[in-house]
Amino acid sequence: MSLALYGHPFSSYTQKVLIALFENDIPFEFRCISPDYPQNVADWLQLWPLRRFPVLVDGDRHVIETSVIIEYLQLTRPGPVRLVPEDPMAALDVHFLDRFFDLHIMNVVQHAVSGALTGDPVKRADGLAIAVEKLELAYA
Ligand SMILES: N[C@@H](CCC(=O)N[C@@H](CS)C(=O)NCC(=O)O)C(=O)O
Repeated sequence: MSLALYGHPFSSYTQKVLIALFENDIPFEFRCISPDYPQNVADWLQLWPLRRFPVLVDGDRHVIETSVIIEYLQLTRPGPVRLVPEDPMAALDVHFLDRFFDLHIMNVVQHAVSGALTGDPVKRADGLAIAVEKLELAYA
């Protein structure tokens, strides 16, 4: 069954899944979520009304949440590059890094991005300030 990935090239969560796909040369069709592709947007909203991307579609099945998508690719499309270590203790370290970067880096960056997307200079500055404070703590 062929895979389709709904996402956006500037989205860090989309890039997280693209890395997994590219690492093992897994064929897929990229369906860009943008006003230029209204059908993709409509399909994506049908698949996941919580309006988060990416979403992976594999035939009748759709897979949501990037960490789950990566586990799904490991199970259904294993390749030369193992995405999560087989050893459960080593896998814990990978899961920790996955959670750290999602919760404390990627989600935090969204404050700045969301503020900027409003077009409101006050919201932009507020979003940036929140992101800077949290990112400095995380990187330290
Ligand atoms: N926990 C989700 C996060 C996905 C996420 O937040 N994606 C962003 C794009 S990078 C998004 O959908 N933003 C749209 C919005 O916040 O409305 C995952 O790992 O898939």
